Amino acid sequence: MDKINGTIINENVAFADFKNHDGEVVSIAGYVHRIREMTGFAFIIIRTAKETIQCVYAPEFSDYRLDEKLCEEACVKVYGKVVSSKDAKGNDRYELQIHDIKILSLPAEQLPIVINKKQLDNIQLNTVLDLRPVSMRNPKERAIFKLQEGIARGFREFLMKNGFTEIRSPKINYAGAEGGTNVFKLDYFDKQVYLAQSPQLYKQALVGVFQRVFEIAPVFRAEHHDTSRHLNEYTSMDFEMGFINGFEDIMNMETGALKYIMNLLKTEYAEEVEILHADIPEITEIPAIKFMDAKKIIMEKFKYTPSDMKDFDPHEEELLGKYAKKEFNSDFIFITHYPSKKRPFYTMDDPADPEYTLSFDLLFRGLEITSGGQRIHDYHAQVEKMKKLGTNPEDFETYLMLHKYGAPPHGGLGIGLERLTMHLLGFKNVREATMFPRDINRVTP
Ligand code: AMO
Repeated sequence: MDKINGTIINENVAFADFKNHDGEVVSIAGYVHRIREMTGFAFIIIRTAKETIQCVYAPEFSDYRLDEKLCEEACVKVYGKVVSSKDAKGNDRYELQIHDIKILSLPAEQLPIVINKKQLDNIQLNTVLDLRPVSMRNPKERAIFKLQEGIARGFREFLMKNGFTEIRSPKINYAGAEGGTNVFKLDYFDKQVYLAQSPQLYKQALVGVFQRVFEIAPVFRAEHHDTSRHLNEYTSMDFEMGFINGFEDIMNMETGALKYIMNLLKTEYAEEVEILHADIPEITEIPAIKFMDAKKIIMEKFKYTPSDMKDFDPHEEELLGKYAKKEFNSDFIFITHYPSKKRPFYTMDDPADPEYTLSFDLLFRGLEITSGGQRIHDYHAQVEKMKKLGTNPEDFETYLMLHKYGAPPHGGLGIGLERLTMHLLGFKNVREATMFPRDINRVTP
């Protein structure tokens, strides 16, 4: 038997590398994106993993004979000579003069939608989502999720540079972490368990081990309503850090992470930013205002009467987004000191006024993208708060091991990846920024 030694042969050349192969014969692999037949020649556009490449077919240069067999979405390997020229602005342009085409596979059927335009034209979101495996082949749709990769990558890179350890918490849990009714119950042999609403209880436990931890993973919320900002499964970018001086440390870490992410998008995801016309925010500093001051602004400046003085409705978040832009020229605003009644049991109350908490939300262009704050680290204080909220501490025995056996002052946050992507790209619906959304009506594809 042959032995496998891990040799990786990159036999195909990436378009970005064409400049180093000018005049040479190279190969590329991908899908036939479009065929444009002209008199005596044809343009065959090949869609590779990253871009579309113009290839020129002329019978005099090619061993391959173009016929009706070659169609859009055929998988091919194309061999040809890299040819350079200048575009109207004098920039170098590269294309491939086809010498041969090897057909690797042909589609069984024609695509149900046209994907080879710059963007999907006039196709309803539901159809786009129904056909996700193929609608994502469209360059603009693909770019959304490449850019989303950049966000998660930036989050990971920044935190690793700052001494955080990546963790993997279980998604089958013995208790819901966030309270409320939006928890999925799971039939787990003879036991009642729940799908993780967040990695909250575990990331706190792991502060006791690694001091600074983060996780990027799916979480589950049994949202019973169909809104443009809620999913039943979303990707939560969480971190938790110990030995903090206050919850401002968490907000500073998040601000640093966001700056890093935006810079990464501008530099390494410039093509996607351009395709998507993404409006990447400039972040220097982010204003922070207290919850009750935010309520005052909503009532006095915007003359809007809130229906709930313990939380914000979506319209109030929008108004605060407008306020941040106008007063501070900022796309972001931290709202701090949320009322204790509306925050989960692990949240630390403000010693100066226990009606409020040492917690915050971050709004981005008028949408909540983050919740975070300082946690209770004293065992007795945590048990007492649980009892006050009607939560049985015995149900959280493993969680309370952190507190019982010593916990540093700590805190953290969770960012909704899809929500951040949604507002970065100016989408109206979070599903547009979700590869395979799960909502009350959708579990496929
Ligand atoms: P929270 O429940 O506020 O906090 O969630 C944190 C962030 O997750 C996003 N989010 C959602 N995104 C899409 N669909 C949903 N149904 C949904 N629900 C929430 C939002 C929100 O700001 N454990 C805490 C975080 C922490 O304190 O560390 C938590 O999960 O962007």
